Amino acid sequence: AIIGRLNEEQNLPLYQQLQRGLRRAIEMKLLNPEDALPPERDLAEEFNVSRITVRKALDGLVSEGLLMRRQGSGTFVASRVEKSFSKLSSFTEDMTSRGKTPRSVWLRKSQGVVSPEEAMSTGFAPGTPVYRFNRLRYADDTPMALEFCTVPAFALPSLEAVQSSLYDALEKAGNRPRRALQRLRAVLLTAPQTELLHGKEGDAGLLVERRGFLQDGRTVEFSQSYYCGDTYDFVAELTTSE
Ligand code: 16G
Repeated sequence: AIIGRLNEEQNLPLYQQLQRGLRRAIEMKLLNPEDALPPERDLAEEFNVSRITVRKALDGLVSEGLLMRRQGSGTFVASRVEKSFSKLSSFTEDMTSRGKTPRSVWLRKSQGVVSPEEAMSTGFAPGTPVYRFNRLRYADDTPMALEFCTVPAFALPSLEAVQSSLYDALEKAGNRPRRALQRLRAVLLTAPQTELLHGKEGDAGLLVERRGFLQDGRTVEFSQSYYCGDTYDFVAELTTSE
């Protein structure tokens, strides 16, 4: 009931549809940390799929750390989901959750192939067809970030698929990143960048680069976000590993 029907017609394989449903159920707290999942054979029956499909779906979520298996007693929702979800959010989601209205001014939207120099930093192979999105991103009326995103063409049906949120468009195509690496660096903003971000000469700049990956490890996004002055706080929770 939580997940709804799996559908052969969708272009997403059944096991991925099941994974998506389980992820949503966990996100929406319909399933909570430490909850036991029904036995695999019950899930297979409920969704009218093979046990192999169910097994494949659960294996993926176990390796992502969303579910855990306990010898002899089944599969459970892992108790660390909140942190892993809180990390990989989009600008639209970040601003909405702060009660602000996200808005973008498009500076450039284009199609091309990865150059050898770009390949070094993005991780895309040289010659890969890509879409490029360059936006100035606002929260209400305040410019927050100048953003350059590069996405491999396989991940989206077209350049026009991205109207407001990139992550929404990727999600619709079944290609939203599931994990990411992020690098933060202090930078000097150029005069045009400072102007776009409504900063003052000499303001500090922050560059955040993100490389997003699909579950199977393919890179699905490389983005560079420039922030000016103290408009943005990055907060991370740190824990010791046990
Ligand atoms: C955030 C991400 C960026 C992503 C964008 C998608 C950081 C540092 N970067 O800006 O990687 O492409 O969100 O936002 O958080 P959208 O779905 O609103 O277009």
